[in-house]
Formats: sequence, C-alpha cells, structure tokens
Amino acid sequence: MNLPSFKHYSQIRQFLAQRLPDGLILLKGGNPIVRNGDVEYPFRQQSDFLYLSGFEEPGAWILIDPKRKKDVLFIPKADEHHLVWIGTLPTLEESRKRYGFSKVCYQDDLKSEIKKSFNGYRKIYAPKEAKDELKHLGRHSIFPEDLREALEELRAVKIPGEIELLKVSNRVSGDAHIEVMRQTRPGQYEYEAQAVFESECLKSGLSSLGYPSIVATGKNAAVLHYNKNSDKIKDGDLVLIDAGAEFRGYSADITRTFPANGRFTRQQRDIYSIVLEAQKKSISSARPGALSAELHVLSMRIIAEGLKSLGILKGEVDGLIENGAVRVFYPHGLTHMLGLDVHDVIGGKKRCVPNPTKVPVRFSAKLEAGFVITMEPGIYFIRFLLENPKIQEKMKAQINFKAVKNFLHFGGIRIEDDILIRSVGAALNLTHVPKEINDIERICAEGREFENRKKRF
Ligand SMILES: [Mn+2]
Repeated sequence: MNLPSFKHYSQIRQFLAQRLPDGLILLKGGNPIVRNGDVEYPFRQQSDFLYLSGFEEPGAWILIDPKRKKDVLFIPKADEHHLVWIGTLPTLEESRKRYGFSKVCYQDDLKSEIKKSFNGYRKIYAPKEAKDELKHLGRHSIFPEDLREALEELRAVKIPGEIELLKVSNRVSGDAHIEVMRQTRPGQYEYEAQAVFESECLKSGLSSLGYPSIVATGKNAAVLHYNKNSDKIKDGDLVLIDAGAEFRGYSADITRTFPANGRFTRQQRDIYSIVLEAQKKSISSARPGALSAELHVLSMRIIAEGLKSLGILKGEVDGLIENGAVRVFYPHGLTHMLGLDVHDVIGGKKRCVPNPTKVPVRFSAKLEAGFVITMEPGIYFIRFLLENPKIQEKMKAQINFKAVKNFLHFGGIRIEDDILIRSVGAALNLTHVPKEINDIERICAEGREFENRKKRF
C-alpha cells in the first residue's frame, strides 16, 4: 500500500498561525496513562496534536511562533532506561525531515526555546495544562479557549492531505467488513466476527480502532452501542457490525448488517430496503448549504413511509415525525462529523446553526465542502420501548402494536458510510463496502464457495 506523506501537516500549522497571529502557540502532546502495575493503556496521541504534526509518540510538545514563521517540535530523548525497555526513538534529524518542522529539539530545551520565542509577544495560546512550562516567563496571558476554538474551526474542514488519511482507514476497514461477511456463520460467536474485523485491520498495519467494535446479532442489534460481543450467532439472525480502524488518528466509522446464513428473509429484506433507501437519499441530498437537521428529517420521512407501508406505523408522515413515533424505531442521529475523533469536532461555536425542524437533533450544522460526515440511518425494534405500557398507551394511534409483535425478535438494521462533502458535484462516498441486498448475498455466498473449495482440495 502506498502510504500518504506527512507534507500537509506544515500547511495546517500555517493555518493555525494565521488564525492566531498575535501570540505564541504551544501545544502539549499526550502522555501514557497507567493501567496498573507497570502496565500502560495503549498510547494514543491527543487529537489536536496529531492534527498539527502526525507525531504519534508520547511526551512531545509543539511551539509555533507566527511572527517569525517558525515551528518547533520537541521530542523526548531516549535515556538508557528507555533504550533498554522500549527501544530507540527517532533522532532530531529524522523527525525534522519527516514532520516538516523548521526545528526539532529535545524536550529538555522546551523552557529555554519558549523564552527565546516569547520575545515580542504578550499572549500565549496554550491549553491550561501548559501553565507550568510558562511560569518562568515574565508578564503574559494564556488563552486556552481561543486556541480550542481556532482548532475546532480548522479541524472541521478537511484538507486533501487529511482526506488521503481517511481514505486509508476507510479502505482497510471496508475490506475488513467484507471479510467479516465472507467468514461469519451461524454457530460462531459475535466475538469471532469481531476477531476477523480487527485482525484484518491489524494485518494491514492499522493497530488502533477509532472506537470499540460493535458486533450485535439478533435482538442485540436493537441495543445501539452494544459491545459485549459475547452471544452465539443464530441461523436466521442478522449480524450488525459497526467498526472502524484509524490511520494516523483518522478513523473510519462503518456499519453493515447482513444475514448470518447468507440469505435475507422476506421480513429482513423489507426493513433493510427502507434503511437503504433512507441512507442513499440522505447521501444524495448532502451538499454544501444543506442542514444536517433537515437531512435527518428527510431520513425520518423515508423511514416513516416505509414503516407505514408495512403496517407498523399509522397516520400522516409529518405527524409521525413530530410526535415521536418514528423515534421509537429510529432513536439516534443520522449523521455526525468524522475525523481525528470518531464523533469529531463540529467546527466551533460560530458553526452552530439553529435547528429549523421540529425534531431535536444533537448535531445541527450547515454542511460545507470539506466536511466528512457519516450517514447512518437505522430501524430497530427495541422491546424496552415497544413493550412499555406507557408508550403503548401514548402511541396507540400511531403504532400498530399488533403488527409490531412479529418484529420483537428482529433486532435492528443500520447502514453507515463515510462521505466527503464537495463544493462541486455529489458527495464522495469514502466507504466501498457493498450494501445492496444482492451484493451482500453474493459476498456471503463467495465466502462459502471459497470454504467449500478449500475442503475439496
Ligand atoms: Mn457513526
């Protein structure tokens, strides 16, 4: 695989310097977190720090001096203990070449470099945790909020170098999803499908996931963030897998739902087709200027119409959306931002737009070119809600609870892709995993065919 370069990071640092030209900018990288004894949690770099550098080792700092157009990366020095127990670290020269900073120093030089660069400034844009490193300076003020806001504004719009990273995590995660469809069988356990997904990602060099994998079969799929992944997969059940690996911190977020035995039942096809239509229409309506809340309502409308045609919902679609009947079956958002955090920054306070719909949404934004967002409608049969006498009483005019009885063991279906909003033309779908019913059944069948052939030889 041809891996993307590190070139765009210096461009991002310039953007930040242009936003905050009147102060020194200081960022602190993450440090390992102790789990117990001598064991640490796997280290994952702090997202803002990754955004500005691509540097994935702990104990680093970044200093940006906008006036002198200078940026410095401070890296930890490998002492004897480190060399014996953990191994070597990149040298100053290697780091300078790779990460494109004008200077790379060891962490020991941090305070003296800050002092030198501070000449001519009063303001410092730094997180609160950097206070100790600034004590030795004369009069100064720290502006953590302005730094936070500038980073959020910048991080929302992905530049081409970042898109390349998201494409890597999507390609690897997507291939892993296809492998799960090929290898999953009734009788296996949910964690076996998880193992296939995660080992495929690891085999491609992506050792870190953006979030804990969800593998939910049968009724478990009606639990939105189920991640026990411990049940046996039954013949006739659907398998919902929501999983994504990250590459240099940029995560994929992909969900597919497929039949454990390789063939959708009539009932599963009916529900799947509604979710798929909602997802495809939402993607084709995603363009600059579109409001995320309106797209959400659009997806609710398609789901309401579909559930009406199956006799599950009754009445006017607008009413079903406004009075909460659709939310019983589709209780989460359609979309969220995606990037260095799987639920990425929404782009700063200025970007929060009022929600003109009557439906509450958590993510209300006007889409812009360069946003990468997920599209993930779903339909779930949540017994906890559907068997609740209060809801049954309240919704009896909207929900046909008799028809719902046939679906109480159904679980749920979600289909999720990652898309890039573009200024010209349709949104670009970064997720290549097939989602049409025929294609999914074909992939499941291919997996079985391959297995049979292996047995024959
Ligand atoms: Mn998601």
